[in-house]
Amino acid sequence: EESRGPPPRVGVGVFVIKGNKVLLGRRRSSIGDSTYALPGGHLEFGESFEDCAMREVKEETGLDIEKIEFVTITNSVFLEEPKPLHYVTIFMRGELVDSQQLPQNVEPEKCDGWDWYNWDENMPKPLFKPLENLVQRGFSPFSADEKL
Ligand code: 8DG
Ligand code: MG
Ligand code: MG
Repeated sequence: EESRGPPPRVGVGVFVIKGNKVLLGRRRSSIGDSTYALPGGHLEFGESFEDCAMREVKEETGLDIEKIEFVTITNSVFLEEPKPLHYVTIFMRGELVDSQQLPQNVEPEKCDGWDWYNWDENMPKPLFKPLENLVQRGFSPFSADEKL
């Protein structure tokens, strides 16, 4: 097959769950600008999915999470972005260590701010494409029981 872009990268997106809500923020990025997405980022060399989830959530929101587990995976090709990109994204979920802890917008150049949203109703729009695709297939981070 003809190559049209750089090799796929591994992204990790994290459903931070509080009661029946998840944490979303509006992206400021060349990929998916102005869309609502989960905290997350790139898997680093030698890192476990759990460690990456914990690190990215801390770096982007200041929140400490626990009970981290795998929920699902997506294979996303972004052809409409300034340059073509391909991500294999591992979706994890976790809960707050301290349910009173508030999210901070640690990287304001990358995100407009974090807030809690119901996964079914009251979901902000537009969602980041890979998340929208999960919604379309009826995925819920609350009922997911896939295991790696
Ligand atoms: P880093 O330097 O902190 O590692 O990267 P980042 O700037 O935080 O990366 P990111 O774009 O937030 O996340 C990496 C990729 O993961 C993203 O470009 C595409 C993929 N990804 C999804 N869904 C989601 C999602 O809901 N949230 C985030 N943050 N990334 C996602 O496919
Ligand atoms: Mg990020
Ligand atoms: Mg990051």
